[in-house]
Amino acid sequence: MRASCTLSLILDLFDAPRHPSWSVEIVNAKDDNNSLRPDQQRVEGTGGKDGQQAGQTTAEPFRPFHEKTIVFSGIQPTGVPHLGNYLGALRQWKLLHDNSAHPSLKGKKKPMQYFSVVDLHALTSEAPGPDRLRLRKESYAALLAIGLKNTRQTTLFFQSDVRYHTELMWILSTIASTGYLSRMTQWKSKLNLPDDANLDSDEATAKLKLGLFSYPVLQAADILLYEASLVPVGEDQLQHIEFARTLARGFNSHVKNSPDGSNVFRIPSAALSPAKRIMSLKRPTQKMSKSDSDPKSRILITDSYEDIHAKIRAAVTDSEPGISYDLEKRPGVSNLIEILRHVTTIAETPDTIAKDLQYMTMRGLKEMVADNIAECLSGIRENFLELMEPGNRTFYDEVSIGAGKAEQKARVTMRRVRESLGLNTFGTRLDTPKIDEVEDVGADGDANVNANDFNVGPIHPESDTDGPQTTEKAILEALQGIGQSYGGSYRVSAGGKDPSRKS
Ligand code: AQP
Repeated sequence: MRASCTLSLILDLFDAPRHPSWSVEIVNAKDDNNSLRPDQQRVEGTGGKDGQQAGQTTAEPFRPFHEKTIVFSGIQPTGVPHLGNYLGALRQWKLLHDNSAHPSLKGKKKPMQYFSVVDLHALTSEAPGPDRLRLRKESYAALLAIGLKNTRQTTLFFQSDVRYHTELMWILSTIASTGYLSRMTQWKSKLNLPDDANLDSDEATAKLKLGLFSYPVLQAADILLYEASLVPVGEDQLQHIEFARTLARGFNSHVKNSPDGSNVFRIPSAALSPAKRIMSLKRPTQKMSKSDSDPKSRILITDSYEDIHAKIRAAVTDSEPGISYDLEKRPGVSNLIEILRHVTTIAETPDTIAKDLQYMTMRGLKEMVADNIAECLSGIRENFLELMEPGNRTFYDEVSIGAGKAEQKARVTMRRVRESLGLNTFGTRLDTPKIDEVEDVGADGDANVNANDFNVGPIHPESDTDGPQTTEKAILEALQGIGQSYGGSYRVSAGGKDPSRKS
């Protein structure tokens, strides 16, 4: 793979700006983080007393209960992650992981991230037990292979290792609206039903299982358990994050008379990657998906150089001459251009890229795209194969550490939830550590920082005076790091001549 890449000629075809106008989209980011510490009191009314505004406290200047940026995101173990998962989600996870351990944040409040292999969600897809076991292992190993690991700031865990997810799901389901759930699209697309299908249809109710219908409630529980403020996802998940926000607000208002009067849940925001939706190589009007029955419809992040080339060569395009970007008329070619843009982090728009490549042959374009994908994913396959070797202990050690860390954090949230509902234990069994103690549970201290992997400049440490907003700013900058590195170039293999190049 490497040898072939060295044959490639690096061409900087664009005079790419270093700081493109693109930035990560934080969806619904208007801050609802207005919950208070248990030791604070909210001033009710519009004016407050002594000139205070509503939302301020009598005890000390208003500070959100959750000061720290916390990220949660999950991936289903329905197969080895594909290029869409990587560009739409996992690459951001790695960036956040690297940045949260950046030396410039030493001694400051650092962002935390919880990344989960959401295997309970995957039960909504059929798989025999032994296959599921393998898929779970492959999924977790794939996360380690891209460079994630448990550190003080990062927790990598299996959802099924933390029993609180299902407990919180039940509690949230007591306030979840079935009308809202019935309007969501995922259950319809998984059952190949039209978008306007509803529960009045016999076809829908015959196929629909409760687990698939209530999937977004479990997803809300995943997010809220870890007090996540940011949830990096692909576009397909936006509806679910909105639902989680609605549930969190609903629950907070449901328990507003709880003893300490504070909000229980933080309201999360979705963070969209620039690669919102990578499409299938075989049906380019549908998104690339792990569960597509055609393995040639997707590039796995563990594919070999040869597999990547074979799949891209077989990608559905069209017989029109030349290259152009037109999502309606040329979805296959447009998808290849999008992929090229994201794997190389070129700052130009897809239209401009297509214009620059307009005289290229389809064969040349495919070869170029395949080479650049292989370059973007290089090293992951080798790491993955090593981790999957039977004698390799790293996988098992990481799983154990992640499970312990996640469970401790989730237990703290669940205690608050239970108490807000009057479900306090009458015994003494729930001897829960304080949040500070939980955050000290680390595997081996800070991660090895390699921010250069993503061309990310140092992010600014939180200052004591700026408080939570600065941490939020730091994480946003971390996310924008991907965007700022959109100034790359792509490789043209020796075989795929680009006739548009003058020299
Ligand atoms: N095609 C895609 N383009 C960009 N982002 C994508 N994501 C998924 N597909 C694309 C993002 O990857 C994260 C993990 O996804 P998931 O495993 O939780 O489930 P999914 O969205 O349903 O992905 P798949 O690959 O289509 O899995 P199956 O086939 O099992 O349903 C999410 O953040 C998602 O947005």
